[in-house]
Amino acid sequence: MKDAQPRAIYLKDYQQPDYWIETTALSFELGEESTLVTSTLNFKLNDTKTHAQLPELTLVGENMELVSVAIDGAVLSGDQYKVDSEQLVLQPQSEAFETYIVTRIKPQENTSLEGLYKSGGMFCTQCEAEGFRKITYYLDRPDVMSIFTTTVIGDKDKYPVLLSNGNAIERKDLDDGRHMVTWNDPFKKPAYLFALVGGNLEFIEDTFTTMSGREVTLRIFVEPHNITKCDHAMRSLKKSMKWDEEVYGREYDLDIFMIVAVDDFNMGAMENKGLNIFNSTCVLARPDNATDAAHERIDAIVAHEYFHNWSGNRVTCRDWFQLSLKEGFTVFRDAEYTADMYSRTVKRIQDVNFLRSAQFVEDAGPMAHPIRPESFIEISNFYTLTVYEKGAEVVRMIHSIVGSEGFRKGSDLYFDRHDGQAVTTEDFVAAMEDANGVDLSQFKRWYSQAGTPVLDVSDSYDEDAQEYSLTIKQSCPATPGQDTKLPFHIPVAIGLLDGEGEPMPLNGEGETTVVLDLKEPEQTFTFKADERPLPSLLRGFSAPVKVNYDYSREDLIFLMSHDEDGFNRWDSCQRLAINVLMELVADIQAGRELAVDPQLLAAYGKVLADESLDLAMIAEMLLLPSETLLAEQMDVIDVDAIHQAREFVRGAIAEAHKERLQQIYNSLNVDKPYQAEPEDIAERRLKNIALSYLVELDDAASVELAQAQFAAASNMTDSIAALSNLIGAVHESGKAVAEQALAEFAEKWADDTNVMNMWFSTQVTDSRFGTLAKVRELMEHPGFDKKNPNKMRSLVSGYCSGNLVNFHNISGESYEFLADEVIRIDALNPQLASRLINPLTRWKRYDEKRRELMLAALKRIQQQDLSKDLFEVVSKSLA
Ligand code: B3K
Ligand code: ZN
Repeated sequence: MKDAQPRAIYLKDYQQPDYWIETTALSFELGEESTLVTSTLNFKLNDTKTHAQLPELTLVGENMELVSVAIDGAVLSGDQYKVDSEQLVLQPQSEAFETYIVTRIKPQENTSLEGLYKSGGMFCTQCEAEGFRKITYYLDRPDVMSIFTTTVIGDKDKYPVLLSNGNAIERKDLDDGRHMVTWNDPFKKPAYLFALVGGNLEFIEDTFTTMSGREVTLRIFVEPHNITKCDHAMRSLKKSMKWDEEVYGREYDLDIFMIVAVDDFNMGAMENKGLNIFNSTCVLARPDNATDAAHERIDAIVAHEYFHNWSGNRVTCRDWFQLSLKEGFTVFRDAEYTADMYSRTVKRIQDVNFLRSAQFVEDAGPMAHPIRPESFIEISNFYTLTVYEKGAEVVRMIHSIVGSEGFRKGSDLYFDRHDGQAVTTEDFVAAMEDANGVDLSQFKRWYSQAGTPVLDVSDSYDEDAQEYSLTIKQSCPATPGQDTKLPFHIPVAIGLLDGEGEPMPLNGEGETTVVLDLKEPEQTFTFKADERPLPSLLRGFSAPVKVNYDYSREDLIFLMSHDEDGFNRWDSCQRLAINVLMELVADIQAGRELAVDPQLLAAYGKVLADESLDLAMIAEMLLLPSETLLAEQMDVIDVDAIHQAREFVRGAIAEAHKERLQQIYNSLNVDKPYQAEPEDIAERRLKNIALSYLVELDDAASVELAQAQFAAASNMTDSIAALSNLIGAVHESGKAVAEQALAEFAEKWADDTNVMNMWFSTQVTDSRFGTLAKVRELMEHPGFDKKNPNKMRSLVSGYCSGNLVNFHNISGESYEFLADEVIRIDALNPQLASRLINPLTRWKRYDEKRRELMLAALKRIQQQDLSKDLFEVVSKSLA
C-alpha cells in the first residue's frame, strides 16, 4: 500500500470549513519541463462557526513542489508553515487575509489524467472530484465557492489557444515568444469546475440567442485534423440550450460556451463552467466515421454536460456524498431530452435494459451503495451506475408522484432558492415537497437504502362483487452494511386488460393507467372489473424494482400485442424470452435435447409481421436479452450454458423466419443520404439486426449480403455492422471475407483513433473470433496505446465484459491477464485500474473452480502496492 491504510470518510462527519475563499486569482506559466502556478487567495473566517481562537488553515495539495508562500504580503519562513505530501498548514493572524502561493507541477509526467496533464500536445485539466489539489494548495471541496480569475501564459506557436472558465478579459503578447490570456468567471464556483486548456487547436463557431435575447458565442475546439467532425455536436448543443429554456426555463449565463475534445480522458466529459472538456469519442462524429449509436450518445452527453450548468454548477453539491444531487437529476434531464428528440418508448427501453443488466448487478454486488453513499475511501469509485442511473430513476419517481407541472414548480423553487449555493439531496426533496405540498419523508429512504427492491405480486378476482384485487409485497435484499431495510415508497403504474386486450377504466375519470402508492410491506389494491383482467404491471418501468408475477407464456404473448403501454409490450417480450432461455439453460445443464418453444418463435413471427409497430420497436423486441442479463437470473452463473442457449435460440429464430428477415433486410437496405434522424436510425438498426440473424444461418448467401453491405456502405453504422456480421457469420466462407474486410477497414481508418477503437472492440467481443490470443495480438497493434483509457476500454474491457465465454474460460488465463493489466495500469492511472477490475469483483457468483481462480487473481492484485482507488474496490470485493 502506498498510504498506510487508506481511511474511509463519512457523511455523518461533515462540517463546514473554517474559512471561505472569496476570490481566487491563478496564473499558469506552461512549460515543457514544468508549469509554475501562482495563486492569490482571499480568505474570510467562517463566522457561522464558533471559534475560541483563529483556527489553522489546512490546504490540500499533492504531487507539487512548494516554491514560496506569503500571507498578506509577508513571505513566510520554513518554520511559519507545515507542509507534507498532502497538505500545507498555515496559521492565520486575522479573520480576513490573502495568501500568495507559488508551486511547481509537472503535467507532462501526470499519467493519472487528473489535475493538469497533457493529452497529445495539449494541456488540459480534469478536476472533479478532487483533481484541483494536484494543481495548487487549496480548499478542494465543493462547498467552498469562489470567483476565479485565471491567467494562462504559454508559447505562442505551440499553444496558440489558451482557455479557462468564463469570459476572456485580456490578451497580450510577451517579448519572449509567449503570450498570455486572462479569463474571469463572474459566477462563484467550487474548484472542481475549474478548467484550463492550452494547445494548437482549431474551432468551429456558432451563436445562440437566449430567451431574453442575449447572443452567446458557441465554440468547439479540436485538434486540426478533427475539424470536420464537430457539426453534429454543435447541433446538439443548440438543441439542448433551447430545450432547457423551454422545459425548465433555464437560460445560459455567460457570453461564451466552449467545448474542447481530448483523446486522453478518464470518462465521457466534464461540465467545467463555460469550458466543457470532452473525451473526443463524445464529440467527434461524421456520418462516415461514427455510428448512429455514437451520434445519439454525443447528443445525450453534450446535453448532459450543458444541463449541468444549472443542475450542478449554479446549484452545486455541498459534499461528495451528494453527488447524485447533480448527477441523478442531470441524467434524468438528459433522458427526457433524448425522449423528446427521438422516441420516448425506445429511450425508456434502452435505459431500463442498461439499468437491469448493469446497475442491478452493482446493487447485488460487493460495492452496493445507496444513491447517497454513507462513506467512501476514494470518491472516484462512486461515479457509479447507482449514483447516476438509479439516481435518475429516483428523480423520475418524484416526477411521477408530483406530475409534470408539479415537478417544474419544484425545480423552479429549487433553482431559485439555492442559486449560488452548495446543497444536499435533502434540499432538493424539500423544494419538491414545498412546491407541491406533498410529504416525501418515506420516499427519502431511496437516498439512504441500497439494493434493488423486489415486488411479489398476486391477484384474485371476486366474481360476485365484480372486484379485482392486486396484492403487492415489497422486500429488499441485504447489502453490505445494511442487513434490513425499511419499506420504500414505490410508485407502481399499472393497467388492466380485458379478454379482448382492451384497456379497462380504473377509476371514475376513466383512466386506464393509474399509479399506486405502495408504502407498506404488503398492500392490496382493489378495482371494479366486470371480468377477470390481465394486469400490466410497472408500466413505463415506474420504479427501479424487480417484479415477480406468475404470467403464463400465453399471457405474455397477449400483452406483447395488446398492452397499450409500449414499454410493457417490449417487457413482456423480454420476460417470455428470458423464460424460454432459462429453460434451455436448465436443459443444457441436464444434458437434455434442445428444442425452442414454438410459441416463442411464433411470437417473434408476429412481431416481424406487425405493421402497427414502428421499426424501432420491432428492432428492440427482436434483440434477445443479453448474456449479462441472463446471468443475473442464475444463482450460480453458467456462462457456457447461457451462451449456448442464446445462440441456439438465435439460430432457431433465423431458421423459422428466414424469408421475412430477408424481406425486411432487402426493403430497408436502400441507398440514401445519411441522416441521424430517428426514422433513419430505426431503419438501419432493424436492417442490421435482420442481417445479424441471417448470418446465424449456415448459408453462403448471408455472408454475401454482409460482404456487399461492407463494400457499399457509405456510413459507419452500416460499415461496422457488416464487419461485425462477417466476423460472426456461421458459414465457413465468412472467415476469409472477414479477414479481408478487417484489413481493408484498418487501412482506411488507420489515422482515426476513435474508429480504430471500434475495430478493436468488434473483434474481441465476438465469441469465436475474440480469443485471449487475439486480444494479446491486438495490444501490439501500432494503433493501440496501452496507456490510453479509450483503447484499454475497447480492447480489455470489451473482451472481459463483452465476451463472457472466453473471459471465463475454465483455464483462468483471462483472469490472470486482467490482473496483470490492472496492476500495470494502477501505477499509471488508478481511476482506470479500479474500473477495469470490475469483472473480477463478481467472483462469488461463479462455480467453485472459477471462484477459486478469480479469487487468486484478486489476491494477487491485493498483494501489490495499490492506489486508494484500487485498494477500496479490491478490499470490498474480498470482504
Ligand atoms: N461530472 C463528470 C464526471 C466526473 C468524474 C470524475 N471522476 C461528468 C458528468 O457526469 O457529467
Ligand atoms: Zn454528469
